[in-house]
Amino acid sequence: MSADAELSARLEMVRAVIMEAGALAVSYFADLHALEVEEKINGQDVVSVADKAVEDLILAEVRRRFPEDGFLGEETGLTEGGSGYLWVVDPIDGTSCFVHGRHDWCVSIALVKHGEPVVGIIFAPVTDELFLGVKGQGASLNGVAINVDGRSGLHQGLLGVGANFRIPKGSIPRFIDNLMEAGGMFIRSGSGALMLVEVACGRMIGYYEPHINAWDCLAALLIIREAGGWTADFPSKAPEIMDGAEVIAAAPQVRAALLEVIAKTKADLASDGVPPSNERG
Ligand code: LIP
Repeated sequence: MSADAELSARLEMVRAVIMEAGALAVSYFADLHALEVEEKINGQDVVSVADKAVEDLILAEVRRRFPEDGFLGEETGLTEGGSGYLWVVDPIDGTSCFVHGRHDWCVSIALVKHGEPVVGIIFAPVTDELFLGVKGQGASLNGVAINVDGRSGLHQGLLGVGANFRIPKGSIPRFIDNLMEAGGMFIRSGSGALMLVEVACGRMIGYYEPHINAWDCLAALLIIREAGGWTADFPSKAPEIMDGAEVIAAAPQVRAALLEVIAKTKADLASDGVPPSNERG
């Protein structure tokens, strides 16, 4: 089979399975009183039966159609394969939002080939938005081509900020102080993947989170690049893919100003004696 045919077969599969995954998640979302939820790190970092069921559905379809492919899921971990392809799946990104009935959550799937992301697909069932990026072929939202914001600077646009309990204490307040001092404004929803794709379609000018996992962001980062945005390198090969990393994305005209704010934040934290973030979680 040619490389193009291999990719088309996988694209066709993932476009169908992500819609099924979204519908399954919605069936749990419609009955949140009955949802079983467990704590991971603490009450702000949770997993529900819906996350597990949605990941199982995607995993079963990958196993059925492409049994040689590897799979990295937020809930099931890493199984390496022999085909060179790896699926990186967050069944529900924004789980805390989901369990509390908020609308900012999505299903996120990246396809990585020999360590390089080649497909990113994100489905937000509540708003019925399907974001897709294919390496070298551009990015779209519900089938219509999208581009990052080409005009707004740090002073005009909204910058997404993510946080979690793995990052050093004080890093987010420092970043927000420095951002606002530079004339910027932050915005935070509970789904890193969704905030990132909002950069891809021009609703936000960039995104920063001191540490995030690969399943939360690999799909969205490819979509941003395909929409003309800039993203900092992020590990996408095993074993480093398991470590996660800092995530930075920006519209091209915002990149330098954002990097300056991040550098100032790191210098401030270092002078306060705060260690840099690099934790698994
Ligand atoms: C979470 C993201 C959140 C991000 C956290 C975490 P989960 O993922 O949605 O926006 O800031 O780092 O990764 O646990 O909801 O899949």
